[in-house]
Amino acid sequence: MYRIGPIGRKSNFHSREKCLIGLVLATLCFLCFGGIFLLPDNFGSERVLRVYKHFQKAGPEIFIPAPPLAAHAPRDEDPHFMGDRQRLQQKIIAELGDIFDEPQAAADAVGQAPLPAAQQEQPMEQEAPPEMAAHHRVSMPASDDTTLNNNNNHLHGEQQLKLPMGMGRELAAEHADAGIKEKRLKVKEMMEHAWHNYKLYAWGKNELRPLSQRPHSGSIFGSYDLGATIVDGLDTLYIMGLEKEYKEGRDWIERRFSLDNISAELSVFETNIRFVGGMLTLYAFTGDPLYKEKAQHIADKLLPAFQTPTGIPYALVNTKTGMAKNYGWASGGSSILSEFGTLHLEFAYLSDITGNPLYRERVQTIRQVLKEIEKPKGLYPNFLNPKTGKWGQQHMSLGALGDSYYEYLLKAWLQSGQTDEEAREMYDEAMLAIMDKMVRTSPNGLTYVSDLKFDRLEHKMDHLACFSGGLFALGAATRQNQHTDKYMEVGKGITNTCHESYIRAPTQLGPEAFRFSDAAEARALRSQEKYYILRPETFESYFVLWRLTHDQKYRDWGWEAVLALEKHCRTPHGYCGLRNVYQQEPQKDDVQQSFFLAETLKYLYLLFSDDSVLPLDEWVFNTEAHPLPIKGANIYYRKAPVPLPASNAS
Ligand code: DMJ
Repeated sequence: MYRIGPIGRKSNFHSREKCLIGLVLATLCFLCFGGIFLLPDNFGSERVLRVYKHFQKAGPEIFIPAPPLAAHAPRDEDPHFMGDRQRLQQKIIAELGDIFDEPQAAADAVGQAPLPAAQQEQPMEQEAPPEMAAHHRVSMPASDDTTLNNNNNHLHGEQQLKLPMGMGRELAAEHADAGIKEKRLKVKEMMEHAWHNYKLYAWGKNELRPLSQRPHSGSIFGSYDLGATIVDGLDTLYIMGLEKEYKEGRDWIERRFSLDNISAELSVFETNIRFVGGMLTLYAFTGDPLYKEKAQHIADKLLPAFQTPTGIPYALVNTKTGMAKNYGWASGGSSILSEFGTLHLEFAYLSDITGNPLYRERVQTIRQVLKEIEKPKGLYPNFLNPKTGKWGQQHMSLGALGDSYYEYLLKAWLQSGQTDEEAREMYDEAMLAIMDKMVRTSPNGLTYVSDLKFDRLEHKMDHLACFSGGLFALGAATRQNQHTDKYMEVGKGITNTCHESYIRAPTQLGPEAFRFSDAAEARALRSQEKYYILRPETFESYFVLWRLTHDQKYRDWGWEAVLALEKHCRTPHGYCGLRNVYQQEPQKDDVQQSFFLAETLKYLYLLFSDDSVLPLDEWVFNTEAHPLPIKGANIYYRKAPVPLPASNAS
């Protein structure tokens, strides 16, 4: 009998012969490939990760390309059976879970659907207390571009379009700039790249080293793994509508973030602006009480630092013992102006949402000391001794050691709904003195704000001081008086100078500090000031100036920066700073700073967003770019209800 064989020829074999040939072939196959099935089960996490990376590189199709299973295949008995796609995926997830500490994060890393409820520790929906459930829907700030958020990865904003500060040209500007959406989405993609690599290589640690693909932690985090990038970057994910990533971060905070039972020596300032500030913003956005509790928990750990004769806090505090101290290098045991002067927004808001006046009292005490103390020529030196209440060295700066104190004066007034007049007065007095004594114009017309040391201008400006372009402009836009025009002129001038410091470098990224002399303008001259560590201040000013003026150049400058960051700072595994911005091919520094996610990418994203996204008359940004609501102007202020007097409560 003849049958049609597989290639259409007539076959001359009888069935007994066919069986024999089949048996011989099967034996040969087993001898050749059987070893694969005998490999040890326990590959080890690193190996699994390598396999996963290989799959990831090759694309989703190559991930376990199993043929359909025969009905009789021994699926449940043979753990090495390569056709069992689900089983192998679960195995990889389990091993990745060791790396991520999170089964769901591991599942997401291999692109798998959410784990069955039984495998999740506590699904967010179930554990969310009613307060969150009630607010979660209404609290999303304007979200982004649902069209491009294709895998269910978007949030639905319900915020009404509201034009800020009487400016009504945004929509026209949006139409005029056809590419604006692509630019915004590019920044969003940068955020995804930064976050996913942090998640892959440093999840739960403070920061990522993109070159060596391992975690990094600076001393400001007290040598403990506090998930700084998660807490700092989470509100940016939220604003960008990256819901899946946001939920992973929220879940980690709920399950892992605690300062209890650790003995970390934390920077009061850094912990406040990044961790307390980050939690407060998330609370404002979502109403999720988790964030309020965490913010209070962190702030409580900082409180022992305020136990000084003057109430001016120390710089460092131990989370276990409460022992606090100052840096040895800071002018004879002094506290630092930019540190103890940058607590007001967070502590005042914390009092309002918890109903506990203690936090506000602490920062009011600092305010009173600074208000009453005599200021040399109206200026604030960078150092103050917390025991004696006397100034240390006479160094003044709108950059390192001084910067955000001035920022918080204006912003405390804004945050209060412009009722904290004391803060606005102190801001105006300080900025007028600075304009008089420290702001200068170079021979070629560049406006800069110089450091002042013992009455001598250094003609040097820190990158950190580049935020002040936006600060001067915001001061001008929020109060009309005899100084308004000057403030705005200086704000624009400083922003322009910071842009010059960028475009005078071959990388188009600005140095850590730059000088003005006969030899050069807006250029770093010393090797130790030529680096760029992904700082945000220049982009912060572009953003504020854009919102206030709608001058297209600020968006153009922001886009130049995006291209430069992509060209020089992006690596396959995240973003790095540069060691020397004046080299054509600069060396990278192998640190993805948490403020890159918190600030740099947020400001760039907002620069290319509509004004109705976090309007400046409803939100005020803390110095780490965590937006806080403005009292009386923003429904998300979420002030704690005032308890009824005992007699009325029944
Ligand atoms: C941030 O942590 C904050 O902006 C702070 O005020 C000073 N600088 C860094 C980023 O450069």
